[in-house]
Parts: sequence; C-alpha cells; structure tokens
Amino acid sequence: MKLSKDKVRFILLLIALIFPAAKGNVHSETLYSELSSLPNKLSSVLSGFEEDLASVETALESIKVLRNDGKTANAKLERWQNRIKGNLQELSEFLSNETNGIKSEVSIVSNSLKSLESYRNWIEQLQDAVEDVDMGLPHASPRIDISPVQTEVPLTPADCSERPEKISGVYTIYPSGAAVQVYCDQTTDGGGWTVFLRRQKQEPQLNFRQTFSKYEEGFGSRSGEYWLGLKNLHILTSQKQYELRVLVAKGAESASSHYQKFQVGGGSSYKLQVEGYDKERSTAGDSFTYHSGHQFSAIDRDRDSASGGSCSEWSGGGGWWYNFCYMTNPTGLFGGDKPAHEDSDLYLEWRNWQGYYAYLSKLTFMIRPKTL
Ligand SMILES: [Ca+2]
Repeated sequence: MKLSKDKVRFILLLIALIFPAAKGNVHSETLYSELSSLPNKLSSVLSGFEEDLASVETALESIKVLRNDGKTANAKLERWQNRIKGNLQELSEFLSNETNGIKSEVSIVSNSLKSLESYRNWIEQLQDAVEDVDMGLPHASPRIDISPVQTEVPLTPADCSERPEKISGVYTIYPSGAAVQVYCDQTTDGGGWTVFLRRQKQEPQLNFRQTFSKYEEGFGSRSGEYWLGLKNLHILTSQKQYELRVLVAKGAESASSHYQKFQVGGGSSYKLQVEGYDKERSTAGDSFTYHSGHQFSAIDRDRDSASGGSCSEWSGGGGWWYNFCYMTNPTGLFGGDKPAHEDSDLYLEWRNWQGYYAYLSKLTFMIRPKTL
C-alpha cells in the first residue's frame, strides 16, 4: 500500500477545514500555530512512513523474487542431480564391463605368453641340437644349397614321360602337336605312363558299344573310364618304341603284365603289334600276344578271325583287336565283382591271370617310351 502525496495533501486540507473556529483566541492562537505546523509535521512523518513502507515493499518484492529464484534453482538442482546420477550409473556399468573385458584379455595375453615361452624352450632345444651337430662336423657348412635343379621340360610334351609332374593325374600331352588330355600314371615303376584305356567301377559305367569312328577319335572322361583313340595311339607309337604295362584287379587282388613292344599301325586297319612279354616283370600272365597282328574291329566294322560272325557283337559290343575272339576283352561290359562265375563272353577279362570268366573290377593299359 502506498500513500501518494496527493492523498496527504487531501488529509491536511481536511484538518484545516475542521479547526477554523480556533482562530482569534489567545490559547487558540498557540493551538492554531501548533495545528498549522501539524500538517507539515504529519506530512514529514507520513513521508518517512511512506519511505519505510516503500522499503518494506521493495524488501518483500526482493524476498518474493528470491523465493521464486529458489524454487527455480531447486528444480534445476534436482534435474542436475538426476542427470549426474544417470551418468554415474552409466559410468559404473561401463567400468564394470571394461573390467570384465580387461580380465579376459589379461587371460588371453597370459596364455599367449605361456605359448611363447614353450616355443622359446623348443627353439633353444633346437639351437642346442644344431650346435651339437656343428661340433660333431667341424668342416660341415650349415648352408643348404637351394639352387633349383635344372630340368628341361618340353613346351609340348609328347606323352606323360615328358611331363615333369610326379603326381598321377589328368595332364595335357601333344602327340601330334595338338593338345590331348590323358591320365598319367607317374608312380608305377618310376612313372611316365600314358594311360590309353581305363576300366573301373563308376556310376554310370562308360558305354563302350561305340562305332569304329568313335574308337578312332577316342571317348570317355580322362578322370574315369576312357579310350584314348586309335589315331593318337598310332601317332605316339610310330615315333618311338613303346613298352606296355597292363594292370588288372579283381576285388582286393591285383596283378600286372609287361610287354617290351607295343605299336599300332596306320591306315584304316590300325594293326596291332605287341611283343616281348616280360615273364620276369609280370604276375598276370600273357593274354595279349594272342591279339598281335590283328586289325581293329568294332561293332560296325568286323575285321576279326571269326568268319561266322562278329566278335564285337558276341563279346559285349566293344572295339578291340579281336582274333577268334579273345584272351582279353578290355572293352566288354563291366562285370564288376561278380561273386559267382557266369560263363559269358560279355565282360572284362584277362584270362591268363585267374582263368576264364573271372571278371575284372579294374583294368588299365598304359605305355611309355622304352629306354634301352
Ligand atoms: Ca568276323
């Protein structure tokens, strides 16, 4: 509440109007004088009071502002507290996780150190061993000659014997200059063997009932059963003298036969020349010389010695240097591991090993240049 100066003047005017009768009286003169000065006194008192009131009001305003500020400050403080609390919780969780991580890393490092320690021990033992060897060999140099062995490898190997690989597998050879894929046996008896016919159990078996023309060109998969082809056989065997090795197997049993010379003639007859059965190096007997000197026959080309019919037709449909008709039937039907003998001329045979009708489960014909 504020007393304006106008209000004070109004009060003083009222007092002056109430006491006009006192004028002219001696006592009343003093009173009047006093009364006359009263408004000024009152005015000054009221003025002081007014100032005090103003101060109190100002103080009250200040308190009010302070109280509001306090409330605001409290709210702010609370928010800060909550935020700090949250941050502290996060920090705590983070530290907890980090600690666990560090623990496991410490464990890994510890294990690695143990491994390194055992490696160091091993290397020290190795060094000791090397020193022992050095002391035992005063003139020996610890250097190892690692200069590469110079081997001449033809750019176009004519057959498997000219391939540098020591592992058996399918490789490319160039019998006539043109690339041909064949299976190379690089391990048997020193390796270098070019396989020209292979029979084995597989799914499905290769169909050997093929035309003469097919037998000229070759057919089948080089990693499975296949026939290389008469043309390439002729080219190969007319350039050098080739020796022949025949591998036979029935179940777990296996044997082989060796010939000093194998050659396939030209023209359209592809006459076979096989000689020099090597008794010393053979365990399967000689079932091939019987076919030497004969032309090649197939299901559509009868050049055999049986005037009454076709050996190919009677023997499973394959192509071969049939006589009348065979001692070996390498392109016949796959007889597999037939347990009981079934007297049939349709299947794979090498009759001088286990007798007639002992059907083979594996058969391989392979050649390599003969080294004298
Ligand atoms: Ca005939």
